This record gives sequence, C-alpha cells and structure tokens, in this order.
Amino acid sequence: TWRKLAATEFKGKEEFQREVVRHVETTLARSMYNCDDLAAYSGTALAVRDKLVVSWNKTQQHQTLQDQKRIYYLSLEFLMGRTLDNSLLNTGIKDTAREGVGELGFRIEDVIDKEHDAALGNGGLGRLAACFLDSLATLNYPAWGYGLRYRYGIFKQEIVDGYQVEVPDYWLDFNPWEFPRHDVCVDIMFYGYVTKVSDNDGKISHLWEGGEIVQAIAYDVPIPGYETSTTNNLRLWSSKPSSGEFDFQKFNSGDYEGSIREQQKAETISAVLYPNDNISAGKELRLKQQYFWVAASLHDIVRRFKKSHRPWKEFPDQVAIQLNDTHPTLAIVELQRIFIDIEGLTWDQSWDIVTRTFGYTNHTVLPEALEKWSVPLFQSLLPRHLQIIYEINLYFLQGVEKKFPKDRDMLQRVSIIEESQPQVIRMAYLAIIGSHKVNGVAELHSDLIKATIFKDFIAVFGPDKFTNVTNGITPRRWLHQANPKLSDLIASKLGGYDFLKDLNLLKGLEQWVDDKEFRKEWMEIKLAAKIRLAKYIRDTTQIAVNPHSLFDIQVKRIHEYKRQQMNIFGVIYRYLRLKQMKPEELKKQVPRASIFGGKAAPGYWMAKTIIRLITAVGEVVNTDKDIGDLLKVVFIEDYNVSKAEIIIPASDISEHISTAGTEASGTSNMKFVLNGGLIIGTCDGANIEITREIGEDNIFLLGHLAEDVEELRHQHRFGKVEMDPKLRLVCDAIEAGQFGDPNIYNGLISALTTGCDYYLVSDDFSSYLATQDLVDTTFKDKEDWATKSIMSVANMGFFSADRAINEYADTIWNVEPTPQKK
Ligand code: 26Y
Repeated sequence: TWRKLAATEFKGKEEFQREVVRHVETTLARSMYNCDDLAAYSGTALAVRDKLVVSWNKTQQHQTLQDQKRIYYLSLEFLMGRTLDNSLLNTGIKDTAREGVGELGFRIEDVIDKEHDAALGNGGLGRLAACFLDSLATLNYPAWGYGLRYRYGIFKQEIVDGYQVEVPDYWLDFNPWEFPRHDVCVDIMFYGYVTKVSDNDGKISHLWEGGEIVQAIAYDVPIPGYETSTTNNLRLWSSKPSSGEFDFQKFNSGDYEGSIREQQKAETISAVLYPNDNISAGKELRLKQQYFWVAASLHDIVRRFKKSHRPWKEFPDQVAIQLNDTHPTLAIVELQRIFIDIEGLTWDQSWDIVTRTFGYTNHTVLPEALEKWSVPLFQSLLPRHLQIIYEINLYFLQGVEKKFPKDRDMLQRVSIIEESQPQVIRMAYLAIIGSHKVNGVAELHSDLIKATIFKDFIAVFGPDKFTNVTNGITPRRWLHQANPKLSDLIASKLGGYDFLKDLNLLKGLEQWVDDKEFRKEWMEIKLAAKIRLAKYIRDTTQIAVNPHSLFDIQVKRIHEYKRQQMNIFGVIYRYLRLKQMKPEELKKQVPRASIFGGKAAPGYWMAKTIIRLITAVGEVVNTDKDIGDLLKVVFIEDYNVSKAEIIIPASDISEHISTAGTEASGTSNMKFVLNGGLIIGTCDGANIEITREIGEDNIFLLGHLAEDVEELRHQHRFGKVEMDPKLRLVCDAIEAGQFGDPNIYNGLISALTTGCDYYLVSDDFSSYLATQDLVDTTFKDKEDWATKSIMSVANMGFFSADRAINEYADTIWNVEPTPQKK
C-alpha cells in the first residue's frame, strides 16, 4: 500500500520522538526540561516537515521527469488555516505523533492548538483555493498554486464594547511550513515608458524601460495529498528591494536613511492582504500586488516551459492556468507581452497560445465586486500593458462588428474599456476574452452570469465557452480532521476510510439509518461537539449555553447580501414573543442558542453596525432572567479556519439566507451538512444543489426565488411595499431603545425604508420566521431529526472538492493525474 512507499512514515514512535527532541534541542536550542506546548509544537512540526520534504522533492522530480501538462492555480488568497494536524492526517502519522508526544508529556490537541492560522484570505474564495490544493495533491495532479506571501494576513477581530476592532495579524514569527528560495527571484518593473523601435527589416518592437524595479522572492509551501506520496507545491512571492536599485545619489549626498526608506517601500507590496471581500476599492497598491504576483508567476512558468525546448505552440499542451476570479487577469496581458515583446512571436501566434492557456472562474454577480481599474492609473503603472489591452480590445471589437454589423450599442456594451470619467478597464471582460473557458461556481450562479452580467458574451462566443463547476470542500479537513469521532463512526459502518477519497461511498450510510445503536452514537457525537463548543463559548465570552438547546449558527463574512441582519431581527422577534408568553407556554418552547461569527471589512460601516446590533441584543437577552436558557445570543470573536473546525461540527441548524441570486455558491453550507447539521436557507447558490442531492425533506428552504428579485426591487423603488408587520415590531423595539442607543441603528433601519430594502429583508421576513418555527417543531422530534441528519450526510458525496477538481481537469484543463508507481 501507499504507506510502504511513503517516505513520510516514521519507523515507529521512538524515531518520531527522537526527531522531535532533536529539533527542540538543536534547531530551537531549548532544553527538554523547559519545553512548553509551544516548543513541543515547533519540534513536532519540524520533525513532520522533514518527512514532508522528502516526498515533496520526490514528487517534484517525478513530475519533472514525466514532463506532463501542469495546472497552475493563480489566487490572491489561500486561506490555509493550520497545517500540522492536516499533515499528520494526510501522511498517516497522527497516531504515531499522539503516542509519541504523549509519552513526552504532552497532549497532541494542545500541541496542535499552538499553531498560528495561515490566514492569507478573506473567506470563501480563499478557502476554496486551499481545498482545491488538497484535492489536487490527493488526486495526484501535477499542480502548483501561486500566490502572495503577505506579512499580515486577514486582521484579527476583537470585540471591544460590542464593536469590531481590527488588530494586525503578524503571523510569520515562526512558520516551519515555508521554504525561502533565495535563488528563485525575479525583477518586476513598474511605471517607466514605452518606445517603439524598428529593426533593419522594418519590424517594429516595443521597449518598456526606465521604471522602478522590485524583486520577487519565492517561498515554497509543501502540500501533501491524503494517502499518497504526491506532495505538490504552493509558491508564494514576497517583495523586497531590488539589489541593483540602491539610490547612490542620495547615499553620496549623505541621506543614507532616506535612501533606505525609499528601498523599503518595495516591501509594502506583499505586506498586507486587502481585507475586502466582494467589494473592490480600486487602490493602486492592490493593482501593484496583482501585477507583481502575476508577473513573477508567469516568469516562473515560462522558464519551466523553456527547459523542455518545445516549440511555443505546444505551450497550452504543457500549461493550464486557472484564474481565481479576475484578480490575476493581468496574467493574460503579461503572457501576451512576453510572447510578442520578448520572445518575438507574432500577435496572432501569441494570442492563440494565450487563449488556449487560460481559464477564468467567476465568483460573484455583485456589481460592487467586479474589478475595474482606471485607465490613467494603468497608463502610469503599466504603460505597455495598457497598449496591449487596447490592442486586444481592438481585435475583439473588430470581430464583434463583423458578427453584429452596425450594432454600436453592442460594441459599447462588450468593450473592455468602459467610457466613463475616467475610462475604466473591465477586468472580467478581459478575463473572458483571454480565456478558453469561463465557469461559475454553482448551477444557479453559472446560469445567472450567462443571463445577466455576461449575456452579450454568449451572443459573441456562443454558449460553449461558458460552463459550471459546482464548488466542493475537502472531506479530509472538514470531516476527518474537524470531526474525527464522526469520521470514525462512519468508517466503522462503511468498513474503512475509503469514503475520504471517494465521498460518494457515504451513500452506504443509508443502510444504517434505522439502526438504533448507530443513531444513538450519531447523536451522541453531535452532542459532544456541542458540549465542546459550549465550553469554548464559556471560556471566551463567559456566556453559558445549554448544550441541549438548538444550536443555530451563522458564521461567514458579515455582508448585507448574506443578511445577518435578517437573522438578528428574527432573534429579536423571538425575544419579544417569549416576553409575551405565559409560564405554561414558555415551557413548551425549544431553547435556542443563536451563534454568530464573522469579520466585517474595516471600511464597511453597515456590516460593523450589524455586529454591534448582534452584541447589543446579546447583552439584553443573555442577562434576562425571564428568558434563561430559552434564548442565548453569542458573537464568537475572530472567526477563522481553526475556529470553524470547532464550530461547524456543533450545529443543529446553520443559516445560509442570502437574498436569492446573490451568493454565488457558499461552501460552509456544504461543511455544515457534511457534519450532520441541517440548513435553513434560501434558494440560492449551492443550497439548490444540496437540496437536489439530499432531498427537500431534509432542508428548510425559505423566501423568494432569484427570478422574483428584480420585480420586488422595482416595487420597493416605487414605494409600493409596506414593511412586513412583524419586522415593523422589531424595528419599533430597536427604535424605542430596547437594545441601547437607537441612533446607532438608524442606518440599518433606513436601509429597509428609504434605502428601498435592496436585500429584500422585509419580503422574506415572514417566510423566514415561519420556517424557523418549523425548525423548532421538527427539532422536538429527536428521531425525525436524527434521520434527516444521517440521510443528509449519506447524500453529500457530490460536494467533495475531488469531484470539482476532476471536473476542472476533464472539461477545462485537459490534464491527467501523475501517480508515482514505485
Ligand atoms: C475585488 C476584490 C476586493 C475581491 C476580494 C475578494 C472580490 C471578491 C473577493 C472574494 C470573493 C469571495 O469570497 N466569493 C465567494 O467565493 C466562494 C467560492 O466560490 C463562493 O462560495 C461564495 O458564494 C462567494 O461569495
């Protein structure tokens, strides 16, 4: 089996212990006598890392020899979370490690808990990239991730007096999982000017010169697959001053510090992850990050291709580049520039290769999230790229003109350049035009982009260029690692852990749904996860949550379209209703804990107000003696990947209640259901496919459909809608000061009234409340609930990221796996 082949295996726990101790004593220069959990973590990580490196090197060698087509996944975000536990599980040495550190006097859980999250992402898009890396390695695809090595990841969220406060996440103090490659460095230019030169034959070429140069240094992170020796590479670029760029003039004139200061500016490029999720701010530094990362990555990819001495036209047979949203769209322009300005190909040869190389994944229909860069900014920062974009646009529009003669409107609509003041470059259009496939991330979403934002491009390119690949999640992290007891129980019934590699095997659980003992164990595992979360909540917030109450969880970025406001309004309504009830009525109520978590973008005022309302409601409800266990409201600080691993297994119900048509897919919905939680949600994103797979009886759907949204918004704009009366009661309570100074919430409430309720909270509110009541009734029937939970998990196979990656490989990349034989 693979383990015999794997270099990752320690000869036994003794060897493992020897290695840990050796690292503590030599690498860390500490004595085992004052080895604390942190040092034990460091030693363990270094010991595991040594083993990873061996299979990593072998894999890279093997892939180089095989010389097959490789996948390059370009993403500005990789939300990896912690690595140690995942590495132990993927390489099959967790038991060895548990025993090994146990005998040294440590609990493996405490050791694992010392690791800092690698939080190089905002939310769904970044975590998807991380799940995809896990699947690519597990399925033995030759694949590299390319990203930025931010010195500061997503900020840490503290709640101070009920408000979000952002604290910098300086995470690189000790990171054993990265390897600096000081020999892999690329000079990247910004600004400068372009000159045209013609050679003796009159052939014209372009020189881009005279700009500022910044150096990109590669840092490599090993990505081990599950139960395979394949260990892929994630390459993150870090910026530093270019060695040739020291300002001697300032130095000689005595301004030594000044010249150093100038140099240090180079480091700001990879200093910080932009904390915006689904909202584009158009900042120059962000565009610099994008070009820096894209140019370094392409340089690397082209260099690797050149080593094989193949003709350029074979480039797309060796290279598939996937663009994770429009953030890396400049790669299209940069590759075209490399081919025509440096390698001397003709425009047509070059463009043919470029378009056969790229695929573009769209993650949103929200207009505020679509990237548009101002032309003047581009002109100064990337003058040659702007010329190339104009040329791409010219040829593209000529083609459109041929197909739709005299349709000037059409030309305007599909032009890469938007004729605004100033003109802007529509990055999504550039991404479509420069790729051979464009995909959405869930069926509804892929249909919507074809019908709305990209409609004209269907007319231009035909429908085949557009496709769907529904998102998935890795069951290794989101079941086996986050919920080992559930994974073990499933394995005991399915006769092993094969389901972690072939998630459709979960179907076999259906046979056990009526087994009394199995059902009991299933629900005990859920209760244990709830007890664990309740303890975490008590330790961190001092709020006592009864583990037997219904855990209702909504954790995700705070965004108006995700409608955390609807959730908290519903909580307020529930509270008001409880306050009206007589004691005998109160006795019949299902106790509920409403648990929230998520970060607001630092500049997103409304999202921050929503957090404040949640904490304020908590302050009132949690101390109300009449209410007791019947309602608790918790806001968990600093939601991140490692906290998700504790929170997700503990839900009875989780909320995915975006305005229909706004959430491209959602992926936490999949994680919750895979852990035996049920969903209350709208007909949006992947909720629809989850319903198709697990059955309508096993999900609580509410609200209007995507197709109704336009008309409803129209009615709001024409003042034709009265606020839902129950929502009116809630607003009245807020405005009466029941949750503190009502002025704080003026904006939140006026969004519903004068703001025309763009996210249709009022329209869905009564349906939401009624569905929550149905959740309560259903929860009372413990047997029914258990059946729903088991049947749901049994039918979640489709949502494995392995399925998603195989679809990308078949329909977009045309790449085969490269398993190692020996
Ligand atoms: C333009 C820039 C500021 C920007 C930065 C981050 C734009 C978008 C984003 C992040 C988007 C994101 O996370 N989208 C989510 O992608 C998930 C994976 O496909 C989806 O499941 C989820 O519905 C979508 O909101």
